Amino acid sequence: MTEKKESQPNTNEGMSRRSVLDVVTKTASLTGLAMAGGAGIATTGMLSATPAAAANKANVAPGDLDEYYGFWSGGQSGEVRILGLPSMRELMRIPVFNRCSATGWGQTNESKRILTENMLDTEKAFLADKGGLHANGDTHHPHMSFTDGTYDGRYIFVNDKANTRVARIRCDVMKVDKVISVPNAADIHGLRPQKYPRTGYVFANGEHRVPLPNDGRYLDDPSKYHAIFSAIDGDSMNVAWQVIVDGNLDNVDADYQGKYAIASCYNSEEGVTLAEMTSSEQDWAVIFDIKAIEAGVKAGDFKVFDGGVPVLDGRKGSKYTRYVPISNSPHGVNAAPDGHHIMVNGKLSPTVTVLDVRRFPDLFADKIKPRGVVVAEPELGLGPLHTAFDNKGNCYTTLFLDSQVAKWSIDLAIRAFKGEKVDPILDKVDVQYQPGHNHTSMGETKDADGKWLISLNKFSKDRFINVGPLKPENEQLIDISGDKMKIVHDGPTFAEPHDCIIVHRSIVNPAKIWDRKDTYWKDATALAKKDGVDLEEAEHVIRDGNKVRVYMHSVAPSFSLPSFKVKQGDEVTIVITNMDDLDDLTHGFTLANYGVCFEIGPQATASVTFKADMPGVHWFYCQWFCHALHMEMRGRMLVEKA
Ligand code: RUQ
Ligand code: CUA
Repeated sequence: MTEKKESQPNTNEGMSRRSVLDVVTKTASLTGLAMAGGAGIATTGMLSATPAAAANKANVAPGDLDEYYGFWSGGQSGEVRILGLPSMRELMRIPVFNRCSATGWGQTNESKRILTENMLDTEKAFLADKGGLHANGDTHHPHMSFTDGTYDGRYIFVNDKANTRVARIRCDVMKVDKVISVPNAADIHGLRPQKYPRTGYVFANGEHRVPLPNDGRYLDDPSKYHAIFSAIDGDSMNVAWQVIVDGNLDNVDADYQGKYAIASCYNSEEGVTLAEMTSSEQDWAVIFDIKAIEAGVKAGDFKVFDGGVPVLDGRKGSKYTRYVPISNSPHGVNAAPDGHHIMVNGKLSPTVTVLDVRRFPDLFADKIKPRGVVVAEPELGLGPLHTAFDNKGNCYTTLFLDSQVAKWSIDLAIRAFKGEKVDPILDKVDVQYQPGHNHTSMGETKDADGKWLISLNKFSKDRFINVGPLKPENEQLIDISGDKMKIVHDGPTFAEPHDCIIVHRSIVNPAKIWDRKDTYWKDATALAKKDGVDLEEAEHVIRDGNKVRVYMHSVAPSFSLPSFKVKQGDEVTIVITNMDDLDDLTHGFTLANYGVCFEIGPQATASVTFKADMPGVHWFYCQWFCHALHMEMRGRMLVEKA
């Protein structure tokens, strides 16, 4: 059933050190295996020393490096994860909207500032008696900043549907540097950056309709509810403007010209129950005219509600938007790398609707009807949710209900729409099971390379040994370099990566150690300056009333202070600077029984503030294994009884 052959040596530095073997598996037999259930295929999916695994093109040998970075949302876990592809090895987790026990995210003063500095007043009041921070987040859509239609390696933006936030991750250190709460909107779902000329805007959909303003004056009166489309300035992370639309907002994408954004709507009925939301046969895609909206903001054609943001009226009949009817409940919106075609995925309709952006100017000039921008509408199968692209004019659409991915040609779909007797579907592959998002390598950029496709499946069922009632998701890596799609790897993941992107590693160049000049710990720097302390040499305990500031630096395997003394009830701020400048030499600071724990990266400063309300001897220790004498890297906090 299989035959081995040498493939082209990869020119990538990390890949060239091994010879890559390829498995030629006939789609039919792969499908047959899949239908037979879990056991057989699950074992071939493991990267063990079995012949099948050794022959796997996705196998990256121990010590070899991956060719791509994958940025994965962590779903309800609130984080973002970094995977290596094609190995699918999980490389790192970046805490974003969650709290992190390892790194102290949500506990350090640095992270607390980021998590709270752009909160709304209503949110601050709500959280005042809850520790000042949200306890959860729900990330869906991680996307990198663009320059000129392709990834530029600066930032990852990601939404929090649960608490209506958007965060930005700095790709040089892979840490969040901004979190904003979006006013007026409810429950940010779809998120995509502007592709051209650069990001620029980050477009964010408030999915659920709420009263505007939502302060209790309107309640069970859905006629007062609105969905809000937001454009966030990716540089300042301020909300630049917002647009009120008819219906719900689901997903969004931007064109390759920097002129339009396109969002899907699955509840044109503006219902609040399932029956109401799905009653109409037609929903729509909303097209936003970015230049017209910017002119409207300039001309003062807006209202201001919460947050001082200009809110424009983009409901039907507005010059800022056009509504293109699409069959019941469209979901994913995906701009093809050809720069012209936008796919709106049918979900409850078996079709994907293809819009041509070159017709949008005529639509806004009312020279054509809204459906006049539709150039194809292939019927692909049941439950099309999202579409990804290769570099040959082909699309890969997930079929949720069919548990398949359909490969189809844009060109053939357009010809079929014109009446030619051609079938745009080129291939289908069974995936396990029920795919939502999918993504190709570099596929949301003009540099789509047609090598890998990820299918993010919502159910794993029998694909892995049973871990109890809560099962992992299953993310399958598919080789799309040939005519037929080939599944080469199953990857279990925890709750629930909705979406991911696959970025060539040449674009992402993270630092190995922190730069002492970084402003990430600017508050600690200012505090030390006020106290006359040099962070890099610090071994100071400074008392200021009942506030005590403890400054230390660390060099493996010791902290500069073996002990410090405070009084019960003092507010203690600990500031630690890791003076080690070696790659991978992270220290930690855990204060036992005080719930204090955080990461201090090489050359970084990190700080935490807490109340010393428990008298006695409390050991602090380094929780990151850093040295043969790591266990000895500890000291004592002595808390005098008040
Ligand atoms: S949506 S499964 Cu949250 Cu990205 Cu489509
Ligand atoms: Cu420092 Cu362990």
